[in-house]
Amino acid sequence: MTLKAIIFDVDGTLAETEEAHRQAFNETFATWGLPWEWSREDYAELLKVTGGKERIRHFIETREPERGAEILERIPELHAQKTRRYGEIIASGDVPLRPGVERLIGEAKDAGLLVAIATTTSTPNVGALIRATMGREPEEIFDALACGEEVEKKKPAPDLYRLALEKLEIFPKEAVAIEDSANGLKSALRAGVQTVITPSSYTTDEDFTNALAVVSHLGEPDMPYEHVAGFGFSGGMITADALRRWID
Ligand code: XBP
Ligand code: MG
Repeated sequence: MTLKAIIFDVDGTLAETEEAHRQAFNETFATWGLPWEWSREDYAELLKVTGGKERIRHFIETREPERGAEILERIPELHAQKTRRYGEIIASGDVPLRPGVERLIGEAKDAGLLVAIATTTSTPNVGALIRATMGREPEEIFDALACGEEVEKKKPAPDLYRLALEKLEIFPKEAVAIEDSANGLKSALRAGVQTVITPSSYTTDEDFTNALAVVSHLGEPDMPYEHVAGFGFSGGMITADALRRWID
């Protein structure tokens, strides 16, 4: 089949956003007078549960069942405040896109490919990141956005990738996904979408069996990627052209 679209994950893939998420969670807990502060080690474990609201619920149920009992029904309110704080942190412009992201999006569009987003995070957070890094609204760049609040089951369920494919009006074999995590890889593969992995700081040790390729990042002309597994490309960059050849 001919490649028609590239579908990008957001957190960890477009940018290393998880430290900003962690900061937003912790600052929100502090504002609410909750004595919870997620360390990097805690967060690495908690990240296995995708979705901020789901992550807070999991934390309360497994680690703070007594103190957290009354917070359980206020999770949507707590998480809405976390989303506002995350937006402010990202708007400061301190979290850049990862190498090769903007290059590959531009190349794909020049080659007539569609580009889309399939993310567990919510629409406002995608807006905050794209505005801060690319200076435009996500809808001006991406042909379809599939965000966490639009589906019942987040990654590793296939729903988000299925939604992106439906919005793009293409078959799974006509797309390739770019992901950073094992949960993201599972989600894409369950939807039938082949996947290139660029591990992020929290996901380097995860299992990426069945990925099309695993590379340190997408690569720039002056910053070639390090090849980890699967397909490779001599130039050290994941190009639209290489993806087309790998998929065909
Ligand atoms: C990312 C996530 C998200 C963020 C927090 O997963 O799990 O939950 O950590 O975002 P992926 P929200 O990159 O696989 O989509 O708090 O907005 O849910
Ligand atoms: Mg991710």
